[in-house]
Amino acid sequence: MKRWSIIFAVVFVLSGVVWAADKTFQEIDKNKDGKLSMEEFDREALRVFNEHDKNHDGALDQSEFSQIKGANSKFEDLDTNKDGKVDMKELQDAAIKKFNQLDQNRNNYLTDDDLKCSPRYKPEASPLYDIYF
Ligand SMILES: [Ca+2]
Ligand SMILES: [Ca+2]
Ligand SMILES: [Ca+2]
Repeated sequence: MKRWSIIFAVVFVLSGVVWAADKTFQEIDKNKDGKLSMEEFDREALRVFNEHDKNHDGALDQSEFSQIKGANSKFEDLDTNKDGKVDMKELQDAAIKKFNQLDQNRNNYLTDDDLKCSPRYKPEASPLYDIYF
């Protein structure tokens, strides 16, 4: 009885990990063509941005930014005009640079293989954080 519940728990955890990674790619890939466009990243980024902009001032301050789980970037690096906040424009400028670096064949899409070339790539994390945040 006990052994079965351990096996069940292990299978459950493993399938959860695989499922979570798949889900994040597919969540961003709204048109389900297996490739991520900058527009798809923008849309997902805006959703995360609005969710964390608790005081609705159109920017993330340091404490709001620190609540983004999985964020890869330093707040100071994203805040290019040094006003103590990161707005969508600053995020987008940085994101476009990272997107273009990873888009090796310049077709304006990122595939799973492109993303794996990112120095920021983490298999368990959403591809959103390879580009944004
Ligand atoms: Ca797509
Ligand atoms: Ca805010
Ligand atoms: Ca700023």
